[in-house]
Amino acid sequence: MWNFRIDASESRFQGFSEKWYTRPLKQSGPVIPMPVPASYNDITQSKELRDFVGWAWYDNEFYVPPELTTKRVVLRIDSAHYNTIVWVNGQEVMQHFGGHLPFEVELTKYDVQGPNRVTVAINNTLTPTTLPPGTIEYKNDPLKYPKGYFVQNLQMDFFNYAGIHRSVKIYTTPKVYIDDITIVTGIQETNGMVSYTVKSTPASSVQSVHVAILDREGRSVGESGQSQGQITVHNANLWWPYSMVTSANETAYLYTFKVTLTSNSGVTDQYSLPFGIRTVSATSTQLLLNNKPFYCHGVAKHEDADIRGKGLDFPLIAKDFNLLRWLGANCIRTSHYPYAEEIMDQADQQGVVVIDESPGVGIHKGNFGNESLSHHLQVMEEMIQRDKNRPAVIMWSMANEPQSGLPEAEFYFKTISQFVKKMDPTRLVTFVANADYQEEKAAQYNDILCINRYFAWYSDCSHTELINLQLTNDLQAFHSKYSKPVIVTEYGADTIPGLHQDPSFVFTEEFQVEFLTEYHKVFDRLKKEFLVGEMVWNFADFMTLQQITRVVGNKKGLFTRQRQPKMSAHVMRSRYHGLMHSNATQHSYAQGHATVSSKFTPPVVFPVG
Ligand code: BDP
Repeated sequence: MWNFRIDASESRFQGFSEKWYTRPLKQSGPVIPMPVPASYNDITQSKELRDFVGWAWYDNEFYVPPELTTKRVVLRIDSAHYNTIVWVNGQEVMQHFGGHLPFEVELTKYDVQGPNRVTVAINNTLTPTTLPPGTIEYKNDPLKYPKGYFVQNLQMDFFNYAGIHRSVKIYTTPKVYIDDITIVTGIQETNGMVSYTVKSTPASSVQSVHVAILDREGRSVGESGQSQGQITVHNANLWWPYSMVTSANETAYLYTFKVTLTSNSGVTDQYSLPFGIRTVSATSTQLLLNNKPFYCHGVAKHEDADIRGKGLDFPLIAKDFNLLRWLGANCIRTSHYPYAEEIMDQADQQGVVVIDESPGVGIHKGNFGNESLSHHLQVMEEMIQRDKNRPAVIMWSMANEPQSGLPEAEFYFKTISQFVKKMDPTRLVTFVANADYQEEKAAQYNDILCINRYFAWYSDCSHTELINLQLTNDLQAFHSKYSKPVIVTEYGADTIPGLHQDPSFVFTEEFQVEFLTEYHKVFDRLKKEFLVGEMVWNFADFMTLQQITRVVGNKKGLFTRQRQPKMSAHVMRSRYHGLMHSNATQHSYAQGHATVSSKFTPPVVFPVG
C-alpha cells in the first residue's frame, strides 16, 4: 500500500507549485492507501477518482541496508500510466513518457543508504502526440458548462486506466555488471545456431565474460569465453508452440543462456536468460515457424479485470493461460499495448505465440507529425529492447487501426517499419489495419496483412448472410493487391451473457455463435490459399469509456470479464481443438520424435447451427 492523492486543483499543478515531493505526501494534505500494482480508478467509491484526468501522486518508503552500498542500487518501475516523474528524498531521479513499458534509474549516486522516500507523480492525460493519442477538449459555452470545464476525448475503445500498473522494484548488481544480452537464433539442419552479444558496463573494467548454454536438465551444450559470437547447439530442441507438438516434452523448449562476468577486481556478476531456438519467416501465402507452416488460431486480449483495472495480477494471468489452453488458442495479440513481462514469460514457457503490439492505437489525422513519430520510434525501441529475446514473439505490431488511408500514413509507417527491421531483422513487422483495401496507403510495409473486420456488426448489422460474400471479396482483394499472407486479427459481436433468442438477434448468445460461425466458413476456405490466422475479438469482456454503444464495457468477449464462458467459448473451443488436431495430423513437427496420438479427439460441444 502506498500513500495516494490526486491533484484536483483547477490547474492540476498544485502539487508542483507546493512541491509535494519535498516531504511525505501525508504532510501536504490528506492521503488514502493505494495498492501497487493496480489502476487507481476502481479502488474507491469516488466517481471523481474513477474518471480523474491529471496528476496523481504516490509515495512510499524503502530502506537500503549499508552492506548494499558497495553495489549498484537500481529503482525500476515495470510500468506506470502514462507520464511519470520520480523523486527520491525530494530529488528528481527520473521521468518517463508513456505507459506499458519499464523504466529504471541507478540510485547509487544519490546516497540512499538507510531509510528513503520515493514519490511518484503520474499524469494520464492523452494528447495528440502521446501514444495512445487523445485530446483534451475545453467546453466553453457558459450556458452549459462551468468555467474551465474539460473532457478527455479518447481515440481508443478501452477505459483509460491509470496508476502504477506493475511492480516497483529495488534491485542490486555489482558495480561492474551485465547490462544487456541479445540472442538471435537460426537453424542449420538439426543444429541450432545461437548468435549472441553481451554488453557489460563499464566495459573497461571487465576482465572476462564466460557464456554457457544449458539445456532443460541444466547440462551445458555449448560454451564460449567471448562476449560476442555464435554457438552451435547440436541436435537442438526447437521452440515449438504447444499447438504444433503432441507431447508436453516438446512444447516450448527453453534453453538457458548463462552469462558470468568477472571484473578486473575479481567480482562476478551472473545472469541466466531463458531463450528458445526458433525461426520466423513468411512467403506470399504462408507464415513459417521453424520452416513449417503455422496457422494462428487465437484471440486478441486486454489487460483488464474488475477492481484492479490494468494492474498486474498473478491469479488472473494463470487463469487466462488456463483458459487459452482450454480454448485451444495458440496465439494472442497484446492489443493494444505491450503486456506485463510476467504474461510474456508465460507465453514463452507455455508455447503461446505472441503478436507484440505497441500502444499506437487510434492514430488519426493530426497524429502523424514528427513529434508523434519520434515518440513512436522511442516506444518501439523500448518495446523491442524489452522483448527481443522472447521466442513467443513472432511479430511486432506498430499500431492498431491507424487512419492508414491518409497520405501521411505512408511515410509514418515506412519510417517505423524500417526502424523496427533494423533493430530486429529476425521477426516480422505489421500494423493492424481496418482501412479499405483501395484506400490503404501503408500496408505495403507490413510483412503480414493483419486486418480487422466487422461485417454484419458495424456494417449491415445483423445480416450474417452477407459475411461470406463480403469477407471473401475483401480478403481476396487485399491479398491480390499485396501478395502477402493475411491474418484476420479482429472479428466479433457484442453479446450480453444470458441473453437468448431464436432465431438469433443481435446481442444474444445465439447471434454471437452464428456470427462467428459464418466467418469460420470463409476462414476454412481461405486458409487453403493465403489466410494464416484468425483471432477473435475479444478473449473477454472489458471496460470502456461510458457511451451509448457500450453497456458497461465492450461485450465481445468469449468470456465475461469474470472469465466465465459464453456459448461462443464452447464453439471456439471445439473449432480450435479441431484445427490443432488437423494440423498435428498433417505434420510431425518436432524433430524426429514427434508422434501423433491416434486417441486425440476434439472436445465435444453442443451442435451449432
Ligand atoms: C476495433 C478496435 C478495438 C475495438 C473493437 C470494437 O480495434 O479496439 O474494441 O473495434 O469495436 O475497431 O469492439
